[in-house]
Amino acid sequence: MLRHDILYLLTAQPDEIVSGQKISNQLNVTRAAVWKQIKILREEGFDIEAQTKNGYRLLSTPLALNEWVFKQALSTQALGRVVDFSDELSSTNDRAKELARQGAIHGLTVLACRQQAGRGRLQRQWESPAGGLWMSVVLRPNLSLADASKITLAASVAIVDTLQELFELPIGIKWPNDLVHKGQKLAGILGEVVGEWNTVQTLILGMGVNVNFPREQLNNTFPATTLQEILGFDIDLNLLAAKILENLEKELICLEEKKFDELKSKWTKRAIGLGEGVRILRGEDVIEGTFKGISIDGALILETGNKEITFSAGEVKLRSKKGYF
Ligand code: BT5
Repeated sequence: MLRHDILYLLTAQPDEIVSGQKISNQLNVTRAAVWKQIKILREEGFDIEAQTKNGYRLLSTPLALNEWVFKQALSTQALGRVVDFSDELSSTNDRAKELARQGAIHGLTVLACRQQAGRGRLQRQWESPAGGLWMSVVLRPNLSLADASKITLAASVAIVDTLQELFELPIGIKWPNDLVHKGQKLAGILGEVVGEWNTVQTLILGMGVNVNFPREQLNNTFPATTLQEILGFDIDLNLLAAKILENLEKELICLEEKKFDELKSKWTKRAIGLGEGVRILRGEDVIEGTFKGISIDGALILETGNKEITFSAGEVKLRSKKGYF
């Protein structure tokens, strides 16, 4: 694409002015055609300085989702190598499912600026205004169905590691995979199996992170926060998405190599409420005990009296006895 070729020329000499003549010669198009593309790039959010006599200089790239910027930031083998970008979707998980059924390859990533009907677990609603990271990845890993829940744990760890690396931001994980900052939810994960796992082995991994929008844009009936709120500035969604995919790919490779202990210890280090008194809510039932850790398949281990009971993620909710989560 001509636009992208122009960007390559501008980034080949960062901070330097590249002459319009040079661009038109190298790409074999008129200077007017170059100018037309520069205007489109500016509309996409690229800050490009234009000096009539001298040429163009790229000052900054957009913070909003942009395929070119995303590709530049990406350093993975498989995840995100094929991307499906949309301005608006009902749900990136639904789109990814549809593409998986049509034969999408492992790692295909769906990204949308907004979701009209973002979903949480158990058909709960996930509010998804513009400025958030709403992303789903089609995974066809070399793992068994029993490992599917480990992939969602891996996604939690990947997001937590990314926020630590990029912003030195300590994020806690509330079992099974709510990402929380000071008691307020910043991100959530939704893993869904497509078709018969035994025959197709496809998982759609949906990740939602509240990023460049104020908390007020979300309903006030639940405790939530956004990166804009925490950091005080907007960040590059492309870089965030690319880094999460990079960390996720590392975790998936570890899982395929059967190194679950490493993932479990990373997850455990960030777990909120571990070793504390907790309540498990199962429908009307409340079971109290001590949160001991997670089992090999990601289930919560609760110690009550002198016995241990495990709970899998789909069926119960975890609450602190002290009331802080
Ligand atoms: C989750 O569900 O936390 C999983 C959320 C996954 C969202 C991603 S976005 C990309 C992909 N496409 C989708 O359609 N979904 C995935 P759960 O643990 O069930 O939490 C849902 C609950 O969180 C809701 O019932 C609200 O109380 C609360 N909530 C809704 N929107 C929120 C938001 N933006 N931030 C924080 N909390 C929210």
